[in-house]
Amino acid sequence: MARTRRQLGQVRRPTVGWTTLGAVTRIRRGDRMVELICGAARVRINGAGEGVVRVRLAPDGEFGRDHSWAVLPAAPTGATWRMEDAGDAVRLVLPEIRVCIQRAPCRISFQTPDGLAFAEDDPRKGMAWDGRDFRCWKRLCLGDQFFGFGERAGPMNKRGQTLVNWNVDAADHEPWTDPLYQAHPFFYVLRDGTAHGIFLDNPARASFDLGHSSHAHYSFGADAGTLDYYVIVGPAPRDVLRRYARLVGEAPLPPRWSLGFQQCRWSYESARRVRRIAERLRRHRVPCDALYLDIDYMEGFRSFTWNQKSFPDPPGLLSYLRRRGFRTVVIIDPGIKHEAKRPYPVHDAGMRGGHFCNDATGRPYVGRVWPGDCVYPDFTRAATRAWWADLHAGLLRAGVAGIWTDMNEPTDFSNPSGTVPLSVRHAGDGAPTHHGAVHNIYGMQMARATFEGLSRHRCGERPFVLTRAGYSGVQRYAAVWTGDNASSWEHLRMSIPMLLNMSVSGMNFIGADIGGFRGTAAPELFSRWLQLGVFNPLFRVHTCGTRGNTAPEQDPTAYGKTQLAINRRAIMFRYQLLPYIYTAMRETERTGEPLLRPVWFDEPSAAHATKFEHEFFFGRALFAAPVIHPGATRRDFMTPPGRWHDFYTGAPCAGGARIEYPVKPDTIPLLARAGAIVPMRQAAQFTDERPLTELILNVYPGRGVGTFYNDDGLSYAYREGDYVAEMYASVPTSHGVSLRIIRREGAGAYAPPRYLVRFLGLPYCVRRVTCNGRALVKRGSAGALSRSHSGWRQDMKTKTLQVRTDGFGPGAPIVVERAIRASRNP
Ligand code: MIG
Repeated sequence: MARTRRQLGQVRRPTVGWTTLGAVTRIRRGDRMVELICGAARVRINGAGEGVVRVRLAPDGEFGRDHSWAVLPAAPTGATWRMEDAGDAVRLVLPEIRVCIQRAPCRISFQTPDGLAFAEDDPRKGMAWDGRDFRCWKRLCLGDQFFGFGERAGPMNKRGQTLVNWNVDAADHEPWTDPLYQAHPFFYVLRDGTAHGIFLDNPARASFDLGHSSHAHYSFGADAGTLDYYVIVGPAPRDVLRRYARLVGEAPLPPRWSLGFQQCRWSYESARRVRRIAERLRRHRVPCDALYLDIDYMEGFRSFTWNQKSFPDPPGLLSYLRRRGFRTVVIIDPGIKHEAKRPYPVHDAGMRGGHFCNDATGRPYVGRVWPGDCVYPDFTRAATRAWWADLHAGLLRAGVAGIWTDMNEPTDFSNPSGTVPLSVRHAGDGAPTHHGAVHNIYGMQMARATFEGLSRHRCGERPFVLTRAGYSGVQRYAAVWTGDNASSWEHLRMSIPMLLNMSVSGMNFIGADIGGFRGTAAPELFSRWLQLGVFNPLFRVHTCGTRGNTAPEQDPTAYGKTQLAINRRAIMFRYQLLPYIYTAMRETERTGEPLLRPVWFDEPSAAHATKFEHEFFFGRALFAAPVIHPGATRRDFMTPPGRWHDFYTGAPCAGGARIEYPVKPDTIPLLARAGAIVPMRQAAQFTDERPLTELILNVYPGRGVGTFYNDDGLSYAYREGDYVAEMYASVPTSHGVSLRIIRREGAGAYAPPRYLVRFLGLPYCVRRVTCNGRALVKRGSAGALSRSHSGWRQDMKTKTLQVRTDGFGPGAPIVVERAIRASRNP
């Protein structure tokens, strides 16, 4: 694995030869667009949806084709505005944002409706070009902080750093490595608790200097293509993300099984070994929904083939696994073995169809990946994407449930840069170009073709695709994992800010290799990482078997009995939380708001908001502070603003306070927001083992609301109304507390037949519980309650009240009456 690699993380410094935009000589006003003519150069400005303005620069006045790989064709374009001309400056006024144009020299800045300036061009530099590169310099304020930028190692706030966008196979990455596998030229600037976003839509090598070379300005630019950027107004970070997601697309609701636990290794290299891990997990009652086949299932690393010897009967194996509740995901690499001697249908058909990228001389470019000499499909060509999509039909027929796309930066071992030469040709969907100009979308377009293949050949099912490389908008097609990390506490910790920045960059379905990829995990590290993984939207263990695949097993059963119980417990907890997680994923599809949320994202003006690097909100209701150090007996952390309760006991804890949370080896420190209503269910061995018979609602003290969303978990029928969504409200009164369903949407088929409501942290004794006005039976013991379909019981030690009923529904509330009326409100 250890390959030396040329330092890719260089920002090209502004050199001689930069031409800075001069004075506006004329303003051409279109209906929804304004063009600034500055000598030979032109700048186009238009609204691009609510609160979004697009700016484009054409140094020579020619804008060329207007095409984006990220921005959705259906994204809102244009908006009418009022233009205010004040002589030396012009203002374009839109409802949510204003554009201020200084005429001489041409400098652009933005304002909120109440006059707060942001994204101001640096007065000296502004926009500039040097024939190939271009850059835009913006003013930097003392307190400005930077977040987003997709997948990044290192601290969450990128102030003071330089970052590069260039997808690389970052096999040996460490906390200081930049760039990594993904390139998302989208970021937030947080200034005095107010956020705005910038999206530089350019898939060539881009770079960002975030106050590294100056305290007065920051800059962004790329070395090919055009300066084409969007400014997105806040004021809240979530406004920025919602608006950005409307441009480039929200992550769709994945199939429910893909939110279960997933077990992977490079490699379970034979059918025998795959069966062994499947049996081991089931024997030890470890819930699991997916097993992965890494490159060794193929014949000589040829994509879309099976090794006849080690996998003699793929449909047999896959149906065996499916009967035991496992879906199978297989890896596919883009590099196609280039061989003359032996027929290989994918290669031969690809050659005939002109599907591979040519070199500068017009012959297919031959690089090197696992199979040896390889040619590379041109995913920037619609016909090639369609061809690639169809190649998946055979795998799906064999019973494959999902596709894992790897090495799609793309990796090329034959080239010192690690990827194909910049001169390699691409069709560019109608605008032929060189690799350097489209490098960062190669992986995303492979994921797109894969997604389309699964859509087409697994009719009506939501595809599951997992990709390593990507660009803005990749979330439309695939989940993303963070590549080859290492089995160390440092890498465990590093994954948190990394995933948080990915999450606010629009990628919602994300995860790190749990346990670490390189090296071997000690039992404690593995278990703690699994506990952190409960909060990785993609919950997948993966490891590198090293040479000969001889490294020890890395799975929940591999570390002895004590550890097994701890690991099983963590995974079961994930399954208990699945209704909450699934509901949040549906929410992301509708709004763009993610499951993993840094504290600054929801509380941008709170003190220390940006200091939470290893604690985060998990959905709106929960706050997680995973254990990140070995030998921990407590987890010290700061609580976020607001009122909070311990998730498990309901004990109150103040917001904005330091707390020491005692931990045992199986403790997962977790808080719930006051008033939170968290939908849960009993754990199962896999997500569709049993239909939902009882929904558990954890209700925390205080007034609040919660939602539960449910559907068939697999198809798109929910888009035609085949789903249920319930909204709950809990209202504490001086008499007790009431819980109601304030809205139910959709068909009843997915509504819970019964509810188990757990009122945690009630500060009083309960006298009576009614549902729909009728008193429920008080049960004498936990056992008695669990055996009956209705009734209630309060645990006097924890004061937790459990209410079980099938009568709860819209207009049929649960009312809890307290025994003694206290003089003070609860
Ligand atoms: O060059 O397929 O990141 O998850 O197990 C290594 C083998 C190729 C890199 C991926 C890793 C995968 C491995 N791949």
